[in-house]
Amino acid sequence: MSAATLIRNGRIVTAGDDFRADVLIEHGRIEAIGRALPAGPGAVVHDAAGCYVLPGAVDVHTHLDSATPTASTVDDFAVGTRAAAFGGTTTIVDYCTPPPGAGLMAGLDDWHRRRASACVDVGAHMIVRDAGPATLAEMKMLIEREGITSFKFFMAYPGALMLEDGALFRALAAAGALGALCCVHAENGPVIATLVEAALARGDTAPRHHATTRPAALEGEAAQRAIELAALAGAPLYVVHLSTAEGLQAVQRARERGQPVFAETCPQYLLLDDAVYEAEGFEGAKYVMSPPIRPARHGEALWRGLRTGDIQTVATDHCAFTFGDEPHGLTHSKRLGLAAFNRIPNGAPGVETRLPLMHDAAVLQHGMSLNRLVDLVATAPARLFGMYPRKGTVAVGSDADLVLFDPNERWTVRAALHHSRSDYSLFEGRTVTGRVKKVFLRGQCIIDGPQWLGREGMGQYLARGASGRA
Ligand code: DUC
Ligand code: ZN
Ligand code: ZN
Repeated sequence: MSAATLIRNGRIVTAGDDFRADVLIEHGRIEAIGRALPAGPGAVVHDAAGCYVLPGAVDVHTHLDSATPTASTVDDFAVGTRAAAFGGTTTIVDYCTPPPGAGLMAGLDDWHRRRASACVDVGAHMIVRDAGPATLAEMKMLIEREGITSFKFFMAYPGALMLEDGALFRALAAAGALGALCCVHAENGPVIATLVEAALARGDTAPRHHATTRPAALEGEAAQRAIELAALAGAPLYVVHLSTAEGLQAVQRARERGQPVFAETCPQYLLLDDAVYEAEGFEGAKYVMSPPIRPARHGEALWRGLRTGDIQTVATDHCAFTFGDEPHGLTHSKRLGLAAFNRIPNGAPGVETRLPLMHDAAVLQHGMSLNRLVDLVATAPARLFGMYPRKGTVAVGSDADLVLFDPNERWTVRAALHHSRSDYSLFEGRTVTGRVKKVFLRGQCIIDGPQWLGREGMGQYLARGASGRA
């Protein structure tokens, strides 16, 4: 039996509360919260003076050890979840992508084999590549047997991941009838494919053309179409990685008429703008992700969406590749796309920096409350994806996933110091205030300053409850 742990003198911040108290942990759960709790014999005591005690953050958008059309992501579950933990994230929900032609269950078996090395708790969303009867039957099995209560449908990548509108509608209707949450990648794939072809024919092969061939209007159009189809299908919708004012407007209109539509954005869409593509040479490849980084007006709109509550979560879309090809090889490298932007592996690292970046930007620069920060990065994602109150809060009975966060420490983001295998950061050189000091996963201290105290394989699989409840 594990010894009790007592966290003393902290300032506990949840989505709804902010108070000073001690936290007593037993058997991996929070046993008591109160003033001057006695340690008891053998208890391990941690002093949280000067720190916030936050719920372990929940990142509901990662791609670990995942094959994409151009390359496999460079972070496996051991590395990616350790990086997550260093950033205060103790739960991830990763996208399982079954290979073309494989069933969903077969894809999940393979995903389970890969996630076995995870260092934090992991759940899965399932990517659905077709809407045939076998797939729809497997969706039901996944919900009932595996606790996979959310699915992702792509409106981009024709000929690969995209569901055309008829199939999208069938998949939405099936998921809606099963009570699952429908995650949608909202970009108009066929029009983007046409723009890409035209750009390449003109000889526009540089990384920045990844962005010019994916205009904001095509996110707005796809989001609006997904919303209309979801309304007809009776399905709750979650727009992943929302990046534009147009997409946000579509979400806002739907929510105003009472439709269950939710939205996620990511730090890169809030903190960067498309000037990143003006960098010299191939540097812009670091920012090749879908959707791309947008002109500044979109970031401003997304901040408004966070304030109004029309955007509920901030996730990372951690989909890490390297910029160079050493030591992990060309197969994980952006250099695969040196000849043309459409061959650049599509995605970027970010799982380790979300909480400190958002503390600095949302709380210190945009005047958001600490409670709202906790909601965006922990509570709302846990609730929307069927993990609350086990995850996403600090409460008696919840898993003792806790972060001691020093709100005053100033530090500078450096890829050389992060724990992803990626050799760059989107936020290189950015100085932020606020830093993760200690992290507890189910009561076990896994991060102590720069020290890693966890172990590969200690992450548990999370069979989730109903998703899509606000
Ligand atoms: N969508 C994602 O969510 N991640 C990586 C690439 C993509 O298209
Ligand atoms: Zn996507
Ligand atoms: Zn993604």
